[in-house]
Amino acid sequence: MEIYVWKGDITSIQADAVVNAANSSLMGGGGVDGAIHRVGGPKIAEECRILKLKRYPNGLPTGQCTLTSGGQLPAKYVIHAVGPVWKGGEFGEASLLESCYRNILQLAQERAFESIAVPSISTGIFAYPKELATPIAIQTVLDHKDQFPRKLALICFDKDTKDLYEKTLKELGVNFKEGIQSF
Ligand code: AR6
Repeated sequence: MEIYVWKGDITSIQADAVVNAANSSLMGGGGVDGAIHRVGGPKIAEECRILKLKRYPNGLPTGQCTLTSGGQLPAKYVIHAVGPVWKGGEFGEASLLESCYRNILQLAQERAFESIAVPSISTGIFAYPKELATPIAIQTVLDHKDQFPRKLALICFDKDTKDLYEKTLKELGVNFKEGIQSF
């Protein structure tokens, strides 16, 4: 697996799938979720509505993910993943965040996705501290490095997140590409 780190808006990325930092209701929200529905158009929301009705009447559980089309996004699919809300760290947040990334990578493997782009799940509205979320995101990706996707972009919305990702990858001696020119 090739790892890319890029600072920018996930809705602009052409990939087999982009990951949405969703919530259990699958009914949209702010942050990445708001941007994906705004740019991706109503088809994604309609698919989410049907998934909720038929498969997740009680909501998509935290740590899990589900797939819709990409609507009008440049990406073919959206993987909607529910990260944990940060409640201080003693409510299983770390293992739920790990499950979230693991399930995304498992879905990418099942679908044989070549390329996926992933935001820093839970570190916005769900308030997971970035310095604690980053090593979980990276370690879980590395645990799956010999499978699909062939290319995985870690998308950072701000410089702090990008610096943290790059520092963590460097400390682990992992090669990565800056930018998504060749993604
Ligand atoms: N592209 C890439 N990254 C982004 C973008 C974007 N367009 N917008 C924000 N980020 P968040 P969460 C970064 O809040 O914490 C929604 O209401 C952001 O800076 O999108 O998992 C959902 O419906 C942060 O680093 O997701 C849920 O209710 C990271 O993406 C809830 O928010 C995640 O921030 C989920 O909260």
